[in-house]
Amino acid sequence: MNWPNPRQVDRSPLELISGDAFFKEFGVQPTHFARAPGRVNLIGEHIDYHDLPVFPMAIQRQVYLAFRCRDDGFVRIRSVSEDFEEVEFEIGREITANLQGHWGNYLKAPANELARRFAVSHGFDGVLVSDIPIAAGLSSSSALVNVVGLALAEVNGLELETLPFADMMADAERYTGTRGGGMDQAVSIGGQARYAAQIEFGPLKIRHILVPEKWRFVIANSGVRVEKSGYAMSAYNARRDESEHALRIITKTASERGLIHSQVTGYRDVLEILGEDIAIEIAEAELEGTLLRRFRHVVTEAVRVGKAIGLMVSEDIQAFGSLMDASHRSLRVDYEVSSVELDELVVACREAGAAGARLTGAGFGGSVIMITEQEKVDEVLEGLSQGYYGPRGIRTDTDQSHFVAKPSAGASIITL
Ligand code: NG1
Repeated sequence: MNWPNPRQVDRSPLELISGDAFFKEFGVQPTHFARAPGRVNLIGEHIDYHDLPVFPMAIQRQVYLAFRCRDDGFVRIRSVSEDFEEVEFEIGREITANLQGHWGNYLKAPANELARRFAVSHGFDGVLVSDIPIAAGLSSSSALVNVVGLALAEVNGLELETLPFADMMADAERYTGTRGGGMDQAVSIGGQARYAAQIEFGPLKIRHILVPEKWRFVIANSGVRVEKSGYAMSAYNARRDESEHALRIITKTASERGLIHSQVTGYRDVLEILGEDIAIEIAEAELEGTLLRRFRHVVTEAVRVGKAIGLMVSEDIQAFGSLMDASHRSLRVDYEVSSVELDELVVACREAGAAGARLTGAGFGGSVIMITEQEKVDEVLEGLSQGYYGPRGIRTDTDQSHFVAKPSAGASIITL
């Protein structure tokens, strides 16, 4: 596989923990280690599933997997954390899912997908450890999917390039019930240290944009978990349905008016042909209420992504921060995926001195991302402790509340 040279990737103490736990569990040494990072989305929320470009980066928090090939087709995985029960299943074309929201589904998802596409006859024994805050909008789920997919590809000798593999893992994760886009899997696979990733879809492409040396992105967890089952999952899928519905109405109207060809179906083409202003003008005339708001968010957010990339290149932190603020407003008012806590946290970020802040990931809880200059980081972190965590009695002495996100390398695998 065309993976980055893992020797250049920092080795983590957590990797050693997974190796030791593997030996304790299985009585032999693992033969491989795989790792996949979580991600934080800087801007471009809820538009990847419309094949519009997004701008995330892989972070230093990772899932690590120590594993060893098995002769049969079983996968047996333990987590170092006591919170997750052991999962064992046999690889096949139709792997029976656990109940919605069960962590085992993220392990079965890549097995199910790879078995549909390739001859997958070997499973593996594995032990996992992760330091990505869970259910916090930082894609611990996609990191899990990627790391298991990587291990299965390795033990079955599948020769897969990084981007097609990321596409497969995006398809794979839909097994869990969310009709997601491909951002998380792509950046967790294709991220690069010190760079953010401009991701385009259909076909998948990544352009790496250097994060200015003095910029710092801080992640702050609201403390409200986004469980990928129940409300968050159905609300996510509903947003997708609504914005697709709005698009169908606009493309029909625009083609009746002779503004676009009747075969144009995607937001990307509509934006390219009509431009933001005309697209919104038509929407304001043809749509109302929820559908108008959903359409407006998708269109304006796509435009913000393009501007934000330019502003990172020209190192204009204030203007970049203002776009993050505008993105949050749009997610709150038009896409309605924010929450009381996320809104309060965004306000606390600005009061603590950040140049801009917004919810990151799907929303409905989870985390906020903010931007600040390097020399203000301590002040911002302290301000959040005082302004948000303290009054709510949320502990800040763990690694789960707020931390500086380091633009990090994508997944890798090593053979021992
Ligand atoms: P998170 O925050 O990891 O649930 C989800 C989707 C992304 C994207 C964002 C919103 C999955 C695996 N991830 O991310 O594709 O649509 O929401 O921008 O479904």
